[in-house]
Amino acid sequence: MKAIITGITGQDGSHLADLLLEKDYEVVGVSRRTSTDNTYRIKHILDHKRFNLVQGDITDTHSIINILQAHNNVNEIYNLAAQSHVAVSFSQPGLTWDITGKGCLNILQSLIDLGMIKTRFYQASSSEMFGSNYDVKESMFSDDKYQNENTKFLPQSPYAIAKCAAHYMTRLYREAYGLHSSAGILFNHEGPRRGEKFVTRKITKWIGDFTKWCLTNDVSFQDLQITEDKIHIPGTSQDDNKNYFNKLRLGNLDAFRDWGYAGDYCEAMWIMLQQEHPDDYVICTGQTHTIREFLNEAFSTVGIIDWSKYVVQDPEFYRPAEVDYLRGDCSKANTKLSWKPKHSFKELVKMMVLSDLK
Ligand code: NDP
Ligand code: GDR
Repeated sequence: MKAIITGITGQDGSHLADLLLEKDYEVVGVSRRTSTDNTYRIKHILDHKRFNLVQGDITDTHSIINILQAHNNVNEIYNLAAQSHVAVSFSQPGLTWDITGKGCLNILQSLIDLGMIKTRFYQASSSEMFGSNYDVKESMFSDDKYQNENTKFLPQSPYAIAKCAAHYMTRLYREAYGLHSSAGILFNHEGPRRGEKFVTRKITKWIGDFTKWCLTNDVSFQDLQITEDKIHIPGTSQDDNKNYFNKLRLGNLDAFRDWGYAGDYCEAMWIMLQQEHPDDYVICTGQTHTIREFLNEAFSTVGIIDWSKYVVQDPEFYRPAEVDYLRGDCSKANTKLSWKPKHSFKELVKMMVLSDLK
């Protein structure tokens, strides 16, 4: 079997490549040209004999066609490439549209133009598409509010709107051209490979760096002197940057997210493409937690109970529009794909903190 993965340098691209190589696939990873090396997540597979890294940009149809022509025996394509940061999509909406929305169309139409109708296609759809919508019915997890495949989309960001467009394109090409195109509506999924600008990794990376700074300076958390923005070593010059550590600056701490482990979710992507018929599936844990709860869990891993003195709420990290509540119901994936998450929230947070402590 042979697969193309766009977004290979990202969190999910790297996990999916690991999984497919384990399953004896030949994997073609598509990465756009950058002036600095961004292959740190896939370093361990760059020399693998069944892995091939090629250059391409999904906003450039010519480059997609070149790749597809060079690999026209490919069985599966996973489109994981995106401008995936929701906050960034407010400041760069046009770029987000071109990559996250139209990029998907470019691949789908190239498959049709090249007559590659037998190639199976996966689109990385997102729970952000639900935006501010949820249902209040009995789900398989509880009688609380949740989102599933029947919940209407009410997107709240340029990112989510671009993802909706790509999602509907994926469905249209399935219905109009008979393409085996499936979309996984994945809720937030994290892990040690998560980008450092997403809230979970931003928190665990800060805890790792802060703990190392304390160890290097031979000070314990209790001894530190706290001011408005900084954490100081007592009895040292407050202006010398070796003697202080900047507090963790975050935005809205009250949003709820359904966080799972990225490795589990990439397995669901593969299972979707092994089905006889293409379809759309929600992938989630069914549990939801606020950022505050994530902070409680993460800081308690290093023995800090009152994290509030280390955290500043900064308007810079608030968004023009927020998605307040995400909690999925993946009964369909559970029943039809026999998929369920293998890692709990507590295990996920601990895994991330311990990885950043290393
Ligand atoms: P990342 O941001 O870690 O990775 C995105 C990838 O897309 C990177 O490899 C990036 O390359 C690549 N990319 C960006 N623009 C282009 C372009 N124009 N052409 C080719 N490649 C490009 O995202 P994740 O791995 O976390 O997510 C994977 C996909 O799943 C994304 O589409 C995301 O929107 C979606 N998703 C993610 C969820 C999550 O919780 N992680 C949940 C739901 C959906 P570069 O390294 O050059 O920037
Ligand atoms: P999200 O993830 O927007 O859900 O999109 P992110 O981690 O960026 O935000 C989650 C929540 O945390 C709040 N928040 C902060 N977020 C960031 N990034 N930085 C902060 O400092 C901060 N402080 C508070 C946010 O406001 C938000 O409520 C992720 C991405 O992976 C998308 O690509 C994917 O589609 C969705 O998950 C499902």
